[in-house]
Amino acid sequence: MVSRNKCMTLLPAGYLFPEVSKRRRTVEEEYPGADIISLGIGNTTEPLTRHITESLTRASAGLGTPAGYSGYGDEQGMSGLRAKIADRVYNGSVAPDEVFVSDGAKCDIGRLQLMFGRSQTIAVQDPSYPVYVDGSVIAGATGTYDIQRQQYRGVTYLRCSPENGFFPELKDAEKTDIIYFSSPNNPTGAAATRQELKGLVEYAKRNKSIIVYDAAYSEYIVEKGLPKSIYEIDGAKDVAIEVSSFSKFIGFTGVRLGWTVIPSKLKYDDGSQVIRDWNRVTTTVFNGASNIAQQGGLAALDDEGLTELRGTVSYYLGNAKIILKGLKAMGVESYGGVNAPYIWARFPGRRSWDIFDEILRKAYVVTTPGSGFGPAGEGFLRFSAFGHRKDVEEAVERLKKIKL
Ligand code: PL4
Repeated sequence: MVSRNKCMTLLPAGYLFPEVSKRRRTVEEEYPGADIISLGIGNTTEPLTRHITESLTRASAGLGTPAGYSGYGDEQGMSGLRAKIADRVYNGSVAPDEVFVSDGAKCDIGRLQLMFGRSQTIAVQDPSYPVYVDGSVIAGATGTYDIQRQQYRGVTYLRCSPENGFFPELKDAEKTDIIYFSSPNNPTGAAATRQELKGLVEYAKRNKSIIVYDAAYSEYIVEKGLPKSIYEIDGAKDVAIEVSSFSKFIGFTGVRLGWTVIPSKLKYDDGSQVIRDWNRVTTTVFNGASNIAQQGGLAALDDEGLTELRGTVSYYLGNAKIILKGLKAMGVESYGGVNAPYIWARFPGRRSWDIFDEILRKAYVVTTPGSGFGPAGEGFLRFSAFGHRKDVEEAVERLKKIKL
């Protein structure tokens, strides 16, 4: 018999989002025909735009011709797409060969955790996207789970709450090797200021840490002066990796396309380059993103594609505005939703899963319980702005009726 990987036994029974879906299915079974609206999982709903769809169609038809067929490509991605990301997303501030195209940000986070291995200590914003902690648990980089405190003993949780403006107190934080940080943050919707990111970079430099900066929602940052990339901060290339994605930019959640930037200046303590190891990991356990998807990515970064994608982002931000306004009108203390597709709502004295169940059962609206994003999320719910406008409006009307 094969013995089970001990790390797997440290994980909670189920991953957050399948548990949300399971509870939704239970209500569907109990109340057949119930018209359930999801403001839960951050899954895009609007059709791909014309320019991007045309490029995907062309690429797919081309594969059926001798001239247009291609098999395996470079694991790092098409050189044209790497160059275009470097140029159009980073204004040439990173080099094309520092960009690695992937099948999505989540997948790259998992591969980064494989690369860093089990000996690294980690810190996360609390709350944050569960993959940072759960993936690190699988990689063996955390201690055991403390049920009382709802946290892993080997993880440093950097508390982000309304009280500290959703930016952690770094002065007294424990030194760790890896710091996961996302801006705008999922789930709080808070976008860090330039000054805050400057503090984060300085902190990482002082502690010789590496920041894994998740910019999956950076296109949702609309307020002037807020940085969209960690590389807008001086010195960040010495300490930061940036992971990003086409999922929420252009609705490629199902198509699958993302990228990771590893600056060549980023080094380990023995002086070796992180990018060399990343290249080794990528070429060993990844066979490249879909050639069709990469053509879609190229189109998305054309002038036309960029205009279209801004339209889609602004549609979801319009939904966010409706949810935020509705919750505030109900007297619910709510945050985010301005530079992010998520609204973070506080329910004092309530447990997240209880309020989640109540809303699901009384209003047939799915949300995501804040406690699933970390101990500081207890008592909060996350509302996702990904949905059709009419569903979002209907969901808000239903919430008003149940008096939150
Ligand atoms: C549900 C901060 C959503 N099954 O699509 P990817 O892999 O390029 O990006 C995933 C991702 C990366 N970084 C952040 C994210 O929030 C996400 C997607 N998060 C959510 O509702 O929180 C989708 C979740 C999916 C999952 O587990 O990722």
